[in-house]
Amino acid sequence: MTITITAFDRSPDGGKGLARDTRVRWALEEVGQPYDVRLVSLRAMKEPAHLALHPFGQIPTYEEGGLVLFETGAIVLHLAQHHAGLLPAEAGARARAVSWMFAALNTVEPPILDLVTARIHEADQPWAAARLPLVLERLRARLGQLDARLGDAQWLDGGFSAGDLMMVSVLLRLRPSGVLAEFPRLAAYVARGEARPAYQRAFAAQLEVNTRP
Ligand SMILES: N[C@@H](CCC(=O)N[C@@H](CS)C(=O)NCC(=O)O)C(=O)O
Repeated sequence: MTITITAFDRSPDGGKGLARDTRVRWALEEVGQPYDVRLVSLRAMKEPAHLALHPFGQIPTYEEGGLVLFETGAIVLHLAQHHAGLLPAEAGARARAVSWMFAALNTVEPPILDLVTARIHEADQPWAAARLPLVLERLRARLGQLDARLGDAQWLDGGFSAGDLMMVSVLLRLRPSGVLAEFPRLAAYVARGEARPAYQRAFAAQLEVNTRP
């Protein structure tokens, strides 16, 4: 069955791989599923045709036959459940890998997005300078916890899983801020994720779209 995802026709990051279609492309590459991409503009994302696929007018979406999914967590979990390569076979290990997916999206991504909001979207507010240290403090505390759990392991729980795919994807957003470099073990973990051939293919595919003349 043909799989079609949506992505920005021009990502605001210019192809750094930070738009969330990259994590879905990465999962598709890890499980060896070919896919088509439909590019959408920021305007088209808010129009009825796209809103029928995604209630919040965002990318990415995922279509497979009659199935339409939104939210990268749901999309990656769907792929991991239906194809080998992203979840361990043993039930307990599988459940733990899913915990890490939720942890990435629910516990680690929010303070990272808070930093992006504070540094970029709220930068011109009169209270921005006073708020930033609080945002950074909360983020560093959360990263410190993650760093302590990962320790010197390669991946979060045994072999590479969808939990790592999501955690690396989320942490990548930190790199422009310089905060990731404060945690060398997390930075090395992210680099291990980026070195995977499936990630490289996903990154190259989104870069090609975003560097078209
Ligand atoms: N929680 C959603 C977030 C989706 C999201 O924020 N997508 C961004 C691109 S990375 C977007 O479409 N932004 C444009 C907008 O919200 O108008 C997911 O993981 O799929």
